[in-house]
Amino acid sequence: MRDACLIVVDVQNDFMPGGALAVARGDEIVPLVNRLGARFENVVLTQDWHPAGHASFASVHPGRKPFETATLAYGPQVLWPDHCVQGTRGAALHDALSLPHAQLVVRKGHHREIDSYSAFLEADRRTATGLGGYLRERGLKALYLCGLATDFCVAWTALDARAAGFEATVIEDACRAIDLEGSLAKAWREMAAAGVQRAASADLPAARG
Ligand code: VGL
Ligand code: ZN
Repeated sequence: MRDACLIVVDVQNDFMPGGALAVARGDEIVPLVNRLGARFENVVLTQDWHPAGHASFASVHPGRKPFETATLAYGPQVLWPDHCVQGTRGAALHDALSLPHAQLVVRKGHHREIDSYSAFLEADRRTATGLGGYLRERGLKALYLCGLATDFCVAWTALDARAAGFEATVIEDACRAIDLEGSLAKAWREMAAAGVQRAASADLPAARG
């Protein structure tokens, strides 16, 4: 498992119950993610990291409300409540997340006009975050994904991992979903079709000693 890497997606305060874009029971995964992380030599974290006034925020589109879909320059975009604004408490990782050996934090969604659910490729489907190059240079090939939200940032990251030639396994019990109009079932269908493996944390092989 030397070529394995755990990717911990967006375990941030704004995605927790009480947060600006709360994912139901998002806080429940934190102890499990900590235990999982301890089994991996290689760990990468991601943070959703938007400037104020980001194009994905409903508040910047007059007359539009959160969870509606708008058309932006690159195509359809779900509009969200303001969330994960750079440097705010809401954008910080959950206080109880304990992965001191994590080697990289990828911040995504930092271009004001482009969202990025994926930790690899932004929503214009052109702008790279650099994560693919990092993983390739380090020889990491088997990616295990957990975090928030299953049907948005975890799914898009897993799909792009496959498109970039990595193995990808989503650890289902270490994720929680937003589930907007069937988005969770759709995400699992798309992931299955793309060869993303779906696993339970209990089924994973011991990754390190
Ligand atoms: C996410 C919606 C907007 C996520 C991020 O982390 O899944 N979802 N920004
Ligand atoms: Zn976001």
